[in-house]
Amino acid sequence: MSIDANGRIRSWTESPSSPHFVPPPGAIDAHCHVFGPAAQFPFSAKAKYSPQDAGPDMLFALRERLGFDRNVIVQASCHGTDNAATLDAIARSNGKARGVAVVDPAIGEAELQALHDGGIRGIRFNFLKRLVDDAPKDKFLDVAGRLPSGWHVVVYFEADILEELRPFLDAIPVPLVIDHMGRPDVSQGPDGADMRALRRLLDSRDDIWFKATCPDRLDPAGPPWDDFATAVLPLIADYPDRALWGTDWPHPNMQDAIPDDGALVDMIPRIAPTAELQRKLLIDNPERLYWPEIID
Ligand code: 0GY
Repeated sequence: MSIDANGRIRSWTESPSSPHFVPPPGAIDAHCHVFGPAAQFPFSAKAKYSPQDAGPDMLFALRERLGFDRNVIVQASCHGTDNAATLDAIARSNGKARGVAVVDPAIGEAELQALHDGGIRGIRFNFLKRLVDDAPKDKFLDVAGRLPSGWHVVVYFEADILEELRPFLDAIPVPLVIDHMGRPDVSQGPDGADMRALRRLLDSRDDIWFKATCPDRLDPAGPPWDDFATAVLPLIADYPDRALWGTDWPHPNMQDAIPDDGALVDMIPRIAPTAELQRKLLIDNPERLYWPEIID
């Protein structure tokens, strides 16, 4: 683990391998974050972890190294509901980034519009107790009903609360994106209880998407993350138009098992083995949510 003099932790590798897989031109890393820089964008007083700076220059250098073209930057919990660091990164991207914000549910229309103008296209509801103090479902539903046109809701939860969350998820009136597939236990295999519950959710509506992300978080066996590949391959085969992919860089809270970003990219052809599936996963699907004007 790398900790600096201020007790701030690094959760990413400074020397990722170059992947063997070459993403198609225009590919989108649809789940990544920025941390700070803290001198400019201080972390929230409620942050549950204290990371070293991982700002836009580092993110865009990684994007080039991995062969990607665009990023979707998801506001990380360490920045609370102040989206300034995410907006700054988007503004510096020359149109190559859009974002997902975390907002105070009491946010007003003008502020939502300002986020839209800054490149935000969705908001995230985080239900992980180790990351946030509370997750008020009634307030979340209220703001979900007031979002700018074309926005969606990203939800982060763990598999053991999916059934309990179902009435809430069912009531969300805009498209839904499920972070890290709702953290299924991939060692159960593709037909395990967690994957079956996720499939029931996907089958309940045609506007629910999932991120086929984070083998490093979901597969305790570690690289080469075979259980993850085995569990996720049939999911993408059955729902090819609903899957998104991302690095999750700079891998919040993964300081004890920092993944190699090149190896994460090399997971793509194992879960999306054809050029058509790869195009949907890395371009068509994320464009529909984040750059719909290119399609329409
Ligand atoms: C992720 C996962 C995590 C952290 C956050 O906002 C965050 O801090 O999402 C986690 O610790 O599982 O998607 O980055």
